Amino acid sequence: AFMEKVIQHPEFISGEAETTFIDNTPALFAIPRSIDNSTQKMQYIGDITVNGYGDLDRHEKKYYPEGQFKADFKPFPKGLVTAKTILDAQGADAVNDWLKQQNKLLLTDTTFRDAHQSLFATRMRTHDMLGIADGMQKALPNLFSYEMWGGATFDVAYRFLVEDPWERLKQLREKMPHTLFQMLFRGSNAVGYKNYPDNVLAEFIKQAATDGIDVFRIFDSLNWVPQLEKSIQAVRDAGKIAEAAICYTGDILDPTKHKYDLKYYQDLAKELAASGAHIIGIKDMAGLLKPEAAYELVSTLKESVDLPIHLHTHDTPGNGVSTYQRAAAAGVDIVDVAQSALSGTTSQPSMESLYYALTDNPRQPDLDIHAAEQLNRYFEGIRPFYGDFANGLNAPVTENYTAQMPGGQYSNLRQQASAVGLGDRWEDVKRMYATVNQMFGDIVKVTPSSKVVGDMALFMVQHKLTEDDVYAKGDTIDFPDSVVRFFMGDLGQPVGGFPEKLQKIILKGKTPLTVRPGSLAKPVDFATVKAELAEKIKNEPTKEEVLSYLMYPDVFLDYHQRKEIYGDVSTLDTPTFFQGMRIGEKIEIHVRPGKTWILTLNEIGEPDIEGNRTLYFTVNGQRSEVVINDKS
Ligand code: 3PY
Ligand code: ZN
Repeated sequence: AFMEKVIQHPEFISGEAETTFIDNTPALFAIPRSIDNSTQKMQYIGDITVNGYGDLDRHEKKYYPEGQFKADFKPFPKGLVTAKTILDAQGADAVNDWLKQQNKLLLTDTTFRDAHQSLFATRMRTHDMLGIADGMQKALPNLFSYEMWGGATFDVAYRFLVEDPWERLKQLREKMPHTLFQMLFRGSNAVGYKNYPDNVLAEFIKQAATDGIDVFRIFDSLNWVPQLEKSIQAVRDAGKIAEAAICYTGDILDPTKHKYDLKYYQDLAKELAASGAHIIGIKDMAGLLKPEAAYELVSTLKESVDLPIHLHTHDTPGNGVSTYQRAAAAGVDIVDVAQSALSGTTSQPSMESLYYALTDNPRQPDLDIHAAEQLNRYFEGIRPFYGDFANGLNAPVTENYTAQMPGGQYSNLRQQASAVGLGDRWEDVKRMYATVNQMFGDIVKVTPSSKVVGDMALFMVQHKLTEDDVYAKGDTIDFPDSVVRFFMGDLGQPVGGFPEKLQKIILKGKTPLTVRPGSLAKPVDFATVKAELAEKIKNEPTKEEVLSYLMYPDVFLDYHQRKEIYGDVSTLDTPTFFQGMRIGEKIEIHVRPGKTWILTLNEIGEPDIEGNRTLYFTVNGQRSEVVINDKS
């Protein structure tokens, strides 16, 4: 009855409900949570069917071949000692001792995080993860960890998938209790793009640890150690594993380049070890670490610090497996791989390829390759569902050794370029990206510093500006906000400092920060924020909701509003979620164990004078209809 009231409400019908409905009609929404009914689902499916998904052009739902996956894995070995059982029973230092005893190369599977972030704009839905979670753990019992949270997944879940990332974490944790869960944490930028106060970082880490994260890979987008220290400490305080990451940039094999040489990385690793890291991560976000460089770097770090080394690369230029092979020879402890169907190019190298590359090598990972190959079929089956978000890269790009663009940014920036009409100037944008990097003093480029370089490159190509133009008439140029903030020191201090001349031009007389921005930020008063949020959502928020609201106030409120309107859309299958339904199609929605709705879309009516169409469904045999405003 409640949804009847909502759906018949004039504002809802008019289609304005999407943005302003809840703000203007709060009383209607002061209701208990967990209302979920089939009308809400029809409303969502109807909207997608009529208007398409997000910015994508509306298209007829595609047909997908039947998947070739069969779930007949052996049960998880009883009593198997894993890094997870050790962490839970004995703590993080015991995991380090255990790591030191391992001779075989250990693996982190990134399929649920970086792989889809780098291949199809982070759109993998919890639905498709839960569909294989149990099988995945059975197929890969000896894995070190799953990277399945953090980076862009947090923001994208709310913004584009109408999903709660905390729920994803808790649900996967329940299905995968035996393996470490790992997240990517952007140091003082947490899972966002700006600096957050220290107490927000600490609280976020504490909650993530409570809900299931075991390993926190922490990095700073400028490799500025003062920005990592608070997070490392918070992870230690939570009893979890602090993996402090070095972001790899430049090329240690190039004798003409001195800024990021072997000594630079060696000193950085020592600093991170002294700051309390349990593991040293090498985060090669753009795939720049060539095989011999990997050998040299890992050998040097192994000699310099008494900590396990965990290597992360992207396969953008196509040499990822060779890089891991040489890193393995140098004694790297753990490497990041993805399931083959979601590997290669801007993603991680393939788990299965690496296994075969190490045949007859004493360090070949302990992997049931046939189980892994069978598991991979699941991902072959779901990848096509996300085709609309693919970055278009199907082959290695060796020019990335010059452009140095992170895997996760490649698809994003390309979309941004298309959005401002520069789709056919992609090669120019990439070249400009490299130029801007040099103008900025050759900086570490990873979220969010990579975004600053990308914004400036797009800006210059769009406005037909050369490097010389920027110096000659910079005082009349309105630079992108992110660029101004970068030169203000809002992201911290780059290696070797800012290029002074350009900094003066961009700041136009403003005085930049030279201290850690977090040291100036006032601590957040959680009780006040909680009260403010309670007022906005007309409900007592959870700790997780308060943290999400602090990270992304508008994104969170918008998510909350859509959740109230549509209920839990995570139960929809992925093609339906992104593409709606065909006329005559029948789908099943598994609402909860023992409860299924069978939904048929029978007919879509012609639009009335206001553009409203009636969609006629059958739900479990009963006729039902919803009205959708056609925005075309
Ligand atoms: C992120 O910060 O999301 C990254 O993946 C950086 O490489
Ligand atoms: Zn990455």
